[in-house]
Amino acid sequence: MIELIQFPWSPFCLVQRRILEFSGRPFRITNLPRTGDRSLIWKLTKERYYAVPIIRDGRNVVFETGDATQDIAKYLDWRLRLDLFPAELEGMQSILWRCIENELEGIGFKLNDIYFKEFVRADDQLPFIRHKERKFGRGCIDQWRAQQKELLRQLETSLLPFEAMLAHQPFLLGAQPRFVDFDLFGILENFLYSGHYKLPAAQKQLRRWHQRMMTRKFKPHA
Ligand SMILES: N[C@@H](CCC(=O)N[C@@H](CS)C(=O)NCC(=O)O)C(=O)O
Repeated sequence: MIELIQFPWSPFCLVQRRILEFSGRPFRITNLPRTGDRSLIWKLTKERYYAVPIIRDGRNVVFETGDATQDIAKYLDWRLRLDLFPAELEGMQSILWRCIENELEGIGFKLNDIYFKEFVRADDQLPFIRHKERKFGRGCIDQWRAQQKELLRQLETSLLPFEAMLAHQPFLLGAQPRFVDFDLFGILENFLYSGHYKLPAAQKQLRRWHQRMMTRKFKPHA
């Protein structure tokens, strides 16, 4: 059975989790015990990777080989035949996933991290803060808290092009969900993870799409 090794709130893990749920095939989730403990991933990837998520599927262990790759999603797409990466959409999808994973993810995770004490175990909070501060500077989480309103405004603005795309079709690139729908969904699920936020009230298409993405199941030959 395919195993997703992850943290439940991680945006990139939420993308893969939703793809697996969409497939309707059985899969297993293994949560790492602490954000600071990557030893399982280090071991499974033969000391080549430490980020989340990774996938284990029998003897295959799949992880991202670059910053803008989609190795895991492409493996799942191939393995489960989900039609998420049709060749004619590859260029368009790769432009969109860079925007989703850089611009939107970069705002959404900060808004969620403000509430990290509510979802990171008490004995893991020190490594969590240290990890964030080494990357974003001392006091970064307090700064994000102070900037919360502005970050929410930025997120809403960055979502406008997606709202516009969804005015004409049920999914971002047409009648059926493709990889970028799952990518956007996972990044927004991370933003929503703390339970303190909702999608922007004015973005009605996006809200309807979000509902569709929560329940949609793969239909072969749809
Ligand atoms: N492009 C990768 C990014 C994965 C990533 O950045 N994961 C974060 C958690 S959301 C991570 O584990 N970073 C390394 C670390 O925390 O030490 C993907 O799509 O999986």
